[in-house]
Amino acid sequence: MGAVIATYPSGLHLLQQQKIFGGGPAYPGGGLKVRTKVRRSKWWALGALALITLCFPVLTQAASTVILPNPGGEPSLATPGGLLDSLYGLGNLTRASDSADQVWQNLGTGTATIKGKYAGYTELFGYISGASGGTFVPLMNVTQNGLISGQTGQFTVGQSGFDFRFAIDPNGSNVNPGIWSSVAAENSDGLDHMVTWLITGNSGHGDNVIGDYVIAFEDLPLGQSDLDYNDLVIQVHGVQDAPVPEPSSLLLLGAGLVALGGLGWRRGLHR
Ligand SMILES: [Ca+2]
Ligand SMILES: [Ca+2]
Ligand SMILES: [Ca+2]
Repeated sequence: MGAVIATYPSGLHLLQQQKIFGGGPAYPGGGLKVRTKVRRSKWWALGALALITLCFPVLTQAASTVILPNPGGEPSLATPGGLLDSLYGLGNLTRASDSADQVWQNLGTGTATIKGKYAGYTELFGYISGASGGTFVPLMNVTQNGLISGQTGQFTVGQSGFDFRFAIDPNGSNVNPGIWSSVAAENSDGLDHMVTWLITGNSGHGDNVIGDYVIAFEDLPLGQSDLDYNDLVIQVHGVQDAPVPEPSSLLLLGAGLVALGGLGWRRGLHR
């Protein structure tokens, strides 16, 4: 056996080596095992491609609205050491998808607690009942700037309906810039004016209520806005953002195709 290895890479001895060790040929254009390897990788590649293609719309759907750091004078919303970090700890928050934070659902009684306002305008905060249509119902008028505590409002499912949207009316009623809904398409500028985090931890922040959400508004229209989204920050309880379409069915379909790819490979192997 040692003599065979010693004479490598002679063609004759390579063939003997394959017989002895049962390995594939070590040169291009080789035997049966190389062809089955190519066939196998082709099937797996097809299956993986199908899986990626099917999952792509789900992955792109989860894109997040861009938040800019405050240009100066106010705490930035979501940077380390910024507003959310000091209130909750960034590591205890999970950003919600901006496709899911548009229409909300009231689980019985929604509670909203104002956490901060960093804006020149006063901010009227409330909800719009239903998944579409409806009118703005103010819950609280926020006039104080900076960190805020003790300002809380409640609304029952009987008032808002199961489906509802959050909204603000900056600068008082019936004055520019008008009402901003959590549904971007309802806004006059088409901009997403509200971003959302789910409280998922309480490390270093024992008061965090896991399962509550933190919503944060931008109150100026597109083109005039600094996109700092710290203009009004509210913690909400007893509500949930609308579930994103379940990717599990798509994943199952993709997995099925991968399995079919594997089956095709096995058939190829035993052909
Ligand atoms: Ca949003
Ligand atoms: Ca702003
Ligand atoms: Ca601001």
